Amino acid sequence: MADASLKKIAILGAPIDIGASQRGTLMGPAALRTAGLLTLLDGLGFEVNDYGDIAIGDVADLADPPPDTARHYREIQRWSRALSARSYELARSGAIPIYLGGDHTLSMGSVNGIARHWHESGRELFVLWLDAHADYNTPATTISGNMHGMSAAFLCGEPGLDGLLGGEPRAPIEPDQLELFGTRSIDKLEKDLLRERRISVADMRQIDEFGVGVLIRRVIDKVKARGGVLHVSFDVDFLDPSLAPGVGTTVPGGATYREAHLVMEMLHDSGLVRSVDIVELNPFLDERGRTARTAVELIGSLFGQQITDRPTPSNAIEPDG
Ligand SMILES: [Mn+2]
Repeated sequence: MADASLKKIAILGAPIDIGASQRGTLMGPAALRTAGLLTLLDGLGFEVNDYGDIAIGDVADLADPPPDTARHYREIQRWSRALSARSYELARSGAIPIYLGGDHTLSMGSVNGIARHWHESGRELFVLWLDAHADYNTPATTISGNMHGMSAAFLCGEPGLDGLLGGEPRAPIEPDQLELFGTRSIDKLEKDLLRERRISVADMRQIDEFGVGVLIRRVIDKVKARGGVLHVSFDVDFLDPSLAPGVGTTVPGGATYREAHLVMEMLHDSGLVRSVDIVELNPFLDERGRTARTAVELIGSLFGQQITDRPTPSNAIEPDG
C-alpha cells in the first residue's frame, strides 16, 4: 500500500516583506488562500492541513554583529530561525509542506529545515529555483542590500550570513543541488560567483532555444539518477509580467502561461516533489487577484490537476521509502 502520509499537504504562511524593496508581500499568504489554494488541493484528493501564518513575536533577538550590507538582518534572522525549526518538523511529519510567502528570504528558513530532514534521511535534496533572478548575492556582492537576493547563496553555504540561524542547525546544500530556471536578470558579481561554483542555470535564452520540456526533463533525470528528492522554490516573477503583474521585481521576457504549466505538469509526473515555496506575490501590486489566481492554478498543475487523464501511471506520487 502507498504511504498515506504522502497524500498529506501542510500549508504554512510566512508574511515577510522586509527582504524586498517593495512592501506588500506580507499579504501574499492571505491572497493565495483567498484565490482558493486549499479548496483546489483538497479537490485533488489531498488531506490539507493549514497551520496558519507563522509568527515571530516570541523569537528573541540574537546578538551577533549584523553584516552592514544586509538590510533588516535582525528581523529576517528571527523569521529564518522560526521557519527553519518549523519546517524541519513539518518535513519530518511526512507531509508535503507548502510555504506561502512572503518575499524570497522565506526560503532561507524553509529550505534549510527541509534540507536538514533529508540530510538525516540520507537522501539528496535538490532545489529548483523558478525565478527571474538568481538570488545568489552575498553581503559582499549585493548592490541593494535586499536579502531576498541572497537566499539561494545562503542555502549553498556561501559566506557572509554565517550567524543567521543562531543555534538552529544549518544544512547547506551543495552548489550542484541547486537548479536555477527561468533566469533573466543577474548582477555582475553574482554572475562571477555562479560561474565559479558551476551552478546550473537554465536561463530564458536556453528556454527559447531548447524549450522548457527538454530543460526540465534534464533536471528531473539528474535528480532521479541520484535517488534524490526535489524542493520547488517558485518565485512568482518567474512568470512573464503580462501574466503576473503582482510582483515587485518584474522582469520582461518571463515564462508564458503554457511554459509554466508544462513545467509544473512534468514535475508532477516525476513524483519527485516533496516541498514547495510560493514567494514574492505582492497583492498590493496585483490586478484584481489575477496573479494570485494564476499562481494557485500552477500549484494545481504541480499537484496533478489535468484536463484529460494521462494513460501513464507515472503521474502518481510514488513513494519509494
Ligand atoms: Mn527570488
